[in-house]
Amino acid sequence: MKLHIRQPLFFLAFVCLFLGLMLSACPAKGPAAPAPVPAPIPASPATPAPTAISLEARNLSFDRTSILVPAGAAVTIEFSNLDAGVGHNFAVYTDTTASQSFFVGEIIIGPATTTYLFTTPAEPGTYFFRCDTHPATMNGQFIVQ
Ligand SMILES: [Cu+2]
Repeated sequence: MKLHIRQPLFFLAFVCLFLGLMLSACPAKGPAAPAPVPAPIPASPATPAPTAISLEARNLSFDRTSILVPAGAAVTIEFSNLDAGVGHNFAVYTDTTASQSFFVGEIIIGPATTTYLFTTPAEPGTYFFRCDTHPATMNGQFIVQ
């Protein structure tokens, strides 16, 4: 009985030892594979972080009447609507007629916040921003320079 148990164990130990020796004694054929080199992180093109502008809507008015931004730049409007149950948004038009929109943000019902991301006009000038639900009272100059 003892032999029957020991022999398989001995055989197994031998096989393990043999395989171990084979693996350690035999170097891989050919030149050793080079260690994987992590891909270089590409130098990030000069992408500046978007210009962040905070804008608040409270008591049916914006907290600012003019917004100054660089031309052709990514901007974020961090918009807070503090009017409970009232929908406001932020939209940019080419002029006060608001006939041609440049960016129209989604209307959010307060109290809520959202971030609008867009690229400002490439052409410097004085544009017009407003809240589309209260255009007569919530508006201002969107100055691109
Ligand atoms: Cu509004």
